[in-house]
Amino acid sequence: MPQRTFSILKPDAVRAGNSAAILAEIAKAGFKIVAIKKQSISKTQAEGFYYVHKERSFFGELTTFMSSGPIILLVLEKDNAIADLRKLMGATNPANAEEGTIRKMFAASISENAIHGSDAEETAAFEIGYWFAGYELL
Ligand code: FUP
Repeated sequence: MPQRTFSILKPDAVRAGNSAAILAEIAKAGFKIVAIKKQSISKTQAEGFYYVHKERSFFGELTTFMSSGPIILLVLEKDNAIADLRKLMGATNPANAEEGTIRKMFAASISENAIHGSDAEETAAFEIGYWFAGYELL
């Protein structure tokens, strides 16, 4: 059964001009793009998206970074999409990411790490609904 996941190409990746190369890796891995949009988000929108991390020490830095420039919001679909995207992304800290992963290729640091991907079915459902209306999911 195809599964949907949610992804963000973060401000560092977009600023560096890496969006198309990262989208090519995602396509090469067999994901279908269900929805895609580029936009700048507010600090408040970033805080709502990352509310699970609100008690963490890096919450302020994370939400300032995520609202620092345009991002690309994606809904992706394939069999096993959630786990397969996490594998393609690589470890949160690019220093620990495996060769061939997006973070190994395109991320500079743990806080500016190029890409987000949902970590479970529940979070994918919340994250897709947070950024996309039903009519945008084709
Ligand atoms: P991941 O699911 O791999 O994106 O990682 P987490 O959910 O643990 O963290 C979410 C985001 O918080 C990371 F992508 C970057 C940021 N973060 C930091 O800035 N510092 C940390 O020590 C951990 C995470």
